[in-house]
Amino acid sequence: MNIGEDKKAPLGVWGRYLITAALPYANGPVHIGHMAGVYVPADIYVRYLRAQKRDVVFVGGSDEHGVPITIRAMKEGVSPQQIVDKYHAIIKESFEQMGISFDIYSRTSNQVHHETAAAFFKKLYDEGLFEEKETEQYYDENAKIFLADRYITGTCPVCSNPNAYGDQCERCGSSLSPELLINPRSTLSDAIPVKKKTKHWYFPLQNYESWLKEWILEGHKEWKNNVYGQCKSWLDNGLQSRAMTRDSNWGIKVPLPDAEGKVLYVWFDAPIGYISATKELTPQWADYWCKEDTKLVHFIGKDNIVFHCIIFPAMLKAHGNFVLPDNVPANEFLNIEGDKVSTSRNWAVWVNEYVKDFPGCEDVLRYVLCSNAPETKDNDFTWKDFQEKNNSELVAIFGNFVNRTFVLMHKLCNGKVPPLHTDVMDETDRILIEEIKNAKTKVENCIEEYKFREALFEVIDLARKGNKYLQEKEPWKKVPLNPPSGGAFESDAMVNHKLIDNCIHLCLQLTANLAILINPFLPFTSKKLLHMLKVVDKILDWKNAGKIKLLSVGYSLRPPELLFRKIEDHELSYQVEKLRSGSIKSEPNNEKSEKMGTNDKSTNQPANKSTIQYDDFAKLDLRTGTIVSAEKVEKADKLLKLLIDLGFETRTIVSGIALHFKPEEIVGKQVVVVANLAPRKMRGIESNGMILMAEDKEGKLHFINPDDKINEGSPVT
Ligand code: B3M
Ligand code: ZN
Repeated sequence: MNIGEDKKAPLGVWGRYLITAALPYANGPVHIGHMAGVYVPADIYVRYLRAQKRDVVFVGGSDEHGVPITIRAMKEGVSPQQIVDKYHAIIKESFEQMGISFDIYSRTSNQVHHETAAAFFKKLYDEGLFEEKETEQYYDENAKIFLADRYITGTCPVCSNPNAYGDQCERCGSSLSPELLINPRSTLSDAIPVKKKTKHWYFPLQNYESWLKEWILEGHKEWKNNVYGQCKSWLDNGLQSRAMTRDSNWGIKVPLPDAEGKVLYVWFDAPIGYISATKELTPQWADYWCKEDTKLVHFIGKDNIVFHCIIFPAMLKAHGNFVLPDNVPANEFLNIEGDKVSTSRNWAVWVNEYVKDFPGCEDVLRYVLCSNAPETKDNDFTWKDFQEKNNSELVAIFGNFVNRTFVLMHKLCNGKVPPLHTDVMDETDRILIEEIKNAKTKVENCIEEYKFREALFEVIDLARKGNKYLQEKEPWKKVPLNPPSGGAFESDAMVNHKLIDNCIHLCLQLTANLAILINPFLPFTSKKLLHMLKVVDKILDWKNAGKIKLLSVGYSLRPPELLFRKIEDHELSYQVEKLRSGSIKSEPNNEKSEKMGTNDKSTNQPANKSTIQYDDFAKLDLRTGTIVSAEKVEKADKLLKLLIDLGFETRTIVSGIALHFKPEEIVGKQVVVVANLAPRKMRGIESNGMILMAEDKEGKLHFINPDDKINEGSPVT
């Protein structure tokens, strides 16, 4: 068959499924935006395929090259290798804890990946598919480095965001190159870059343009609107050659003799990581990558669309041996409490912290992220909504239905699956049975079309119907109390008994169905249900869904377990506060902590701190600055909002000195500023750094004044 053209291929026509999820940069932990956009949907799809008994592999791994890694290493004052080792482990663990069921979670620093990516490059090179060009590129003379990708920032030519990167604008999502930036600056030193000659290997994307147009614009009209639309606009604007190498010593060495100091561009090597990971996983890797009845699906976020829909497919096409993606169901972004996720401002909900704060609630997060997934537009995550979805949907609908069913079964049916008496079945029973069947088809159709929110809604709706059914049947009211023998009463009691049996029987079969249907979405919950129902994993086979003969009559079941607990208000306030203040645990939300040397006023002098190494000190970026304005912060009697001229920029810093100085007294004073302290919000104002002051025995604060005025921005070393 012709891959990609038959979008309505009947189920099972694909020989095998190769599912990839974007390789996160190992430069920080993953946050819930990543989960909602990429990993939760990918995992739902994969678990569904597995339940369908399809032949599927799910590959992922950490992206360990590129500027995001080297910049992070510089910020933390350690080597790139230390960065990737640290974050790869954290990310991998978070995925495991959240039940993201990769068949392999690899990393691009692995030997097999280096070999695979280098061989890929070499094949294209040998076939003459690169252009070798010497061009002038931006160079930072202070840092002695070429400024590609995130080493350079400037104003976005599309949306005027003043902090766009050399490869991409994070505000509007445009893909950029350093030359397009207005007023470019070095991220490393803030220097204005100069141009310098350097040689690189370019991949002429324009040669693949007409093929891409036909393949995507004609052949994949079924792709999501956001994906198709982005591809179309790229293709309509015309493609150009793109450098596939960089000047750096961190990455995969360009496998050519005259390429000292050159590595593969991270976006050349990273997608090949999907291939290397599959190689690592199985000797049959080539079946998945080369046989044309493989369905390859890339799960990604919207900022990765061009790389997965245009550049990587063009590379695969050029290489020639590999299948192309059948679909790339990219999601939009998930904002948090109305604001864009920002790792630098620490405006994020980190998965590794969530699992610590809400142990046993992994499925709750999966639930909230799926039911609120940014499938067609950016969406917002709020803690209030998290609580509501948990309390009024998971607890009140799903958990409640299962719990009532089990409690009633133990109370009214001796803890066993009662029989179904067809002679007393009524319309309500028949409708419920029909709903169970329909739910399977609805969920299945939605998942096949990557509409996971809708699919999950259908599952919850089935539980809702279960509750309604119980409410209508009221089996608890039908309890025949010690029926006397003989006469009409006995037959009433018999009928009541049968009605109770039927109600509980169907509710239990419905519960077994819920276990199957919810499994792709909430695997931990599904497992708990199986335990309560005393059935094995085999029941999760998708073809069992929709059936009402899953549990045998007379089979005794376990007592109910709590599936979901309520989330309390104080848990929410803690999370909201944690988000707003940066991080409660690591930095107490104490206005005093904004200045150094704060200590208990009753003691004479603070105790000496323990010895640190020079490297620890070297991480601090201390600069001189001048206070250009100062004002009181509303409703915070200790805080002043300062504007500080640092020479290269003017910063807002919120400082806990209001009890010591009047704002007008300190304007014009020079201070030493910790310029690279992570930003944090105080009373809604983002503070970008900290000023240093001395505190005397009485707890009075003093400026540490230079002998004479120094230029703003001078390093204090
Ligand atoms: N590491 C970008 C990102 O984390 C990049 C994805 C690579 S997928 C091959 O958003
Ligand atoms: Zn922009």
